[in-house]
Amino acid sequence: MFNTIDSDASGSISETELINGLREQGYAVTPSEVQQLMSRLDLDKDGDILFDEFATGLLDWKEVGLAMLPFAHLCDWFGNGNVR
Ligand SMILES: [Ca+2]
Ligand SMILES: [Ca+2]
Repeated sequence: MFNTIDSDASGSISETELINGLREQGYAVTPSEVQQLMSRLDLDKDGDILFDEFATGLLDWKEVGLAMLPFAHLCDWFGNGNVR
């Protein structure tokens, strides 16, 4: 999965690559959601996610995915113009 997201094979994942990678995985993420993910995965805050950082974050990946589900529903609701 790391190699899939690291589209330029630089050995690290930039914010842009993360956005594109998540969208290819079917996550309709907003920039602010990606920034939350970056801050969570980019442990040394240098703006790129190295493989070690990704592997560490991957342990929480399922939790992150579940945490993002409410955001997805909110986006759908607001997109439909329905506030529940
Ligand atoms: Ca890269
Ligand atoms: Ca980093």
